[in-house]
Amino acid sequence: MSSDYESDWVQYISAEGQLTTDGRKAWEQLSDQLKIQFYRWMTFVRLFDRKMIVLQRQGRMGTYAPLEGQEAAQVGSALALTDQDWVFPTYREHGVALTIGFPLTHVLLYWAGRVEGCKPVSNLRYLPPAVPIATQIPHAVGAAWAAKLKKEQTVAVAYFGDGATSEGDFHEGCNFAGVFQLPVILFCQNNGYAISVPFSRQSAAKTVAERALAYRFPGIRVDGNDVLAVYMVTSQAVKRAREGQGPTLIEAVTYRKGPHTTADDPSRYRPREEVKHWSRQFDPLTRYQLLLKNFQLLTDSEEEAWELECKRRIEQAIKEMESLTSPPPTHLFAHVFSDLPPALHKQRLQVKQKEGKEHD
Ligand SMILES: Cc1ncc(C[n+]2csc(CCOP(=O)(O)OP(=O)(O)O)c2C)c(N)n1
Repeated sequence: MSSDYESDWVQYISAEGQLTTDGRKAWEQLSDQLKIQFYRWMTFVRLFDRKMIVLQRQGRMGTYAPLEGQEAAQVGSALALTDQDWVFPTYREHGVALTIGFPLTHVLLYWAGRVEGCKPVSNLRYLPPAVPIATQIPHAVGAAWAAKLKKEQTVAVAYFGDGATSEGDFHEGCNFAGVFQLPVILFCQNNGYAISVPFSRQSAAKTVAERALAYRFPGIRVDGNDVLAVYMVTSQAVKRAREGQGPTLIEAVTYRKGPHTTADDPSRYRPREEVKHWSRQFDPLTRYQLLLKNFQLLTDSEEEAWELECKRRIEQAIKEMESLTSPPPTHLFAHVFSDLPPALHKQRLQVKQKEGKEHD
C-alpha cells in the first residue's frame, strides 16, 4: 500500500479521538442528538456485521461480504442524505441500508439468498445491491439526470470500491455527470484493494480523488474512518448537488478489517502489520467513542445498554427471518428467464422429481 495512502485528506477526529482545528468548528455546528446517532448506528452496524459472520460459519447464512472497519464511511455518508435521495449500493453497503431505514429482516433475507430480500422496499429509494462492479454508477448518473430534468431537489449517490474506479462504467458515469453537471455523488470507499489486487496495481493514479480533475468536478479525499469528516464532506456534496453545482467524487480512505467475503482469505495478500496498524490506530468506532466520552456525551453504562439493545434487535430479526417458510428448491429457476433454456428446463425437472412433487 503506497505511503500516500494516509495523507492529504480531510480529517476532523484524530486517531487518538481528538478534534482537529477544523473538526472543532464542525463539531459546534452539530446537535448532540446527531452526534449520538453517529455512535449508535456505527455500533449497531458493527454488531450486525459480526453476527452475520457467526451465522455464516454456523451454516445459517450464505456467503457474506463483511464491512467491519468501514462503519464511519457508511454511517457518516448515509446520515447526510434525506429520504428524497436515491442510493445505488454495492454488495457491501448494509451499513448504509440500515442507517437509512432499510428493515433488518430484509437485509438478512438478501444474505440468506431469499428473493424477498432482493425486492426494493416501498418508500425507500434504495436500489438492490449491484454485484457486477461499477454497473450502478451509470444508473445513479441516469437518476440524477432525471432529477435535473424534472427540476427535483433529489441527489443520487453511487457507492463503490476503489476497484470500480478502473472500470469503464465509472469513467463513462463521471464523463456524463461532468458534462451535464448532474446532482450525483460518487462515493468511493477506498480500502486499498480490489479483493487481492492493491490499488497501485489497479491504477497509475496515486489517489481516487484526483481522477475527478479530468471530469472537471471536485474530488475530495477524506479520512473514511472519521465519521464526523465523512458526514461533513458528504453534506457539502449534497448541498452542492441540490444547489445545481453538479457532481462530487468522494474518496473515503478506509480499511476493511476482515476478508473480502467469507469465502476469502486476506492473509494471503495483506501483510499482518498493515492489518494491525489499521485495526489498532484507526478503528472508526473506538476513535469516536473516545471523543464522545471526552465530551461527556457517552458513559460506560449507556454504551453497555445500547449494545444490549442492538443485540436484542438483531436476535429478534434473525428469529423472524428464520421462521419464514423457505420457497421450494425449484424457486432457483424462477425470476431470470421467462422461458427456460433447454438445459435449465431439464435441471428444473430433475429437481422437481427429486422433491417428488407434481406441482410447486
Ligand atoms: C464486472 C465485474 N468484474 C469482476 C467481478 C469480480 N469481483 C467481485 S468483487 C471484486 C473486487 C471489487 O473491488 P472494489 O471495487 O475495490 O470493492 P470492494 O469489494 O473492495 O469494496 C471483483 C473483481 C465482478 N463482480 N464484476
